[in-house]
Amino acid sequence: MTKKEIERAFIKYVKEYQDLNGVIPHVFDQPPTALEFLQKCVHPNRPALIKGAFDHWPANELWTDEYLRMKMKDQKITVAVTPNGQADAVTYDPKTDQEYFVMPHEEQMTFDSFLTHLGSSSQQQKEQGTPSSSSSPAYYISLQNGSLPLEYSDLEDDIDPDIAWCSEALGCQPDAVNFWFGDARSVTSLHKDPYENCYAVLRGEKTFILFPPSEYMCLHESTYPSAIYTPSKAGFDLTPSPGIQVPWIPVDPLRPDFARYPRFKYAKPMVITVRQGEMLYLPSLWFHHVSQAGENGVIAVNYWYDMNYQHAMFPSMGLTRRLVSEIIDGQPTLDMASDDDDDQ
Ligand SMILES: O=C(O)CCC(=O)C(=O)O
Repeated sequence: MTKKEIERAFIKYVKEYQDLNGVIPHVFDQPPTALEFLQKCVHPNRPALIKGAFDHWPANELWTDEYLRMKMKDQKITVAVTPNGQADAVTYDPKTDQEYFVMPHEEQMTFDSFLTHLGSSSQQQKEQGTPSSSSSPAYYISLQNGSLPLEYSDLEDDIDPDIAWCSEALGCQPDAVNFWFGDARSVTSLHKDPYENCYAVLRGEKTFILFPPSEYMCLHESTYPSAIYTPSKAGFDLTPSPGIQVPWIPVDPLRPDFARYPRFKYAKPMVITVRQGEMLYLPSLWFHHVSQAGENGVIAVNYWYDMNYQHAMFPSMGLTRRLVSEIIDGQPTLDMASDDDDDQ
C-alpha cells in the first residue's frame, strides 16, 4: 500500500465516524444514572453536557474571592506563569528560528498574590481591549495530577470527593481531582488525556473545541524539542531542555494554518461552551482545546478517572499514530510508553 492509499483509507475512516455521529453533544437536563451515563457516554466514547450535576455543592455559594482568600490563608500554591497565556504549547522562537514545545514557568505564591496578579491582568485587558493584547504575564492555576488535595485541601469540604454516578458507572474512584483558576488570557492547546474527565465550571465559562480520537490524522502530531519559560529582565526567555523531545499537536483550531496542516480540513470540531453550574463529560482520548471567559476569572474543578486500558481504543490509537506519523509523515517513532504529553 502506498502512503497516499493509507491516507485515503484514513480519510474514509474519519468521514465514516463523522457521518455516524455528527458533532452535537448529548445534553442531560439532570444528572444521569450510572447506567444512562455508561450507555450514552462511556461505552460510545461520546461527550455530554450535564446540567444540575453539582447544584448541591456548598462551593456554589461559598467560593467568592474573599472566602477563598480567607480559607487559603498563607498556603503556597503553584501557578503557571507565561508571557502570553500559552503553556504547554508549540511555540515559535524567533531567536533560534525554531518551534519548541514550551512549558510554563511555575511560581509558588500565596493565593492572595495570585488574586492580585489576576486582578491587575483583568484590569489591563479591560483597558487595552483583547486578552492577547495585554503586555503583563498570564497567571493560571492549572497544576494537575491531584492539585485539589495537594494544595487546596482547605476547600475539599465544599465539593464532593467524586462524581457519584461516574464512580458507580466506572467502578472506581477518581485518580485525580484538580482545581483550575484563570482568565481569558490563558488558553490550553490541543491535546488528549487517558482519562474519563468530569469537568465542572463554578465561575465564568469555558469553551471546549473537541475532536474525536478518529480525527487524529487531521491534527498533524509531531515531535518538538522541549523548552521552558524562564523569567528575565526583558520578560521571559525560552530556555531549551536539552535532549527532551515531546510529541504534540501543532494545529490551533482558532487560527488553523491549512497550508502547513492540510489534513485539518477533514476535521469537524464539536464546540461546547460549559457555563457556570454545568459539567462536561470529556471522554478519554478526545483531543481538546480550552479557552475561557469571565468578568471575575474562571474557576473549575475536574475529576479524572483512569480510562479502561483494556478497551481496544487504546492500542488502536497507538496503531493510528504509528501509521499516520511514522508511515504517512515519515517521522521517528512516537513511543506511547514514554509519552507524557497526555497529562495536560
Ligand atoms: O481547563 C483547561 O484549561 C484545560 C483542561 C484540560 O485540559 C483537562 O481537563 O484535561
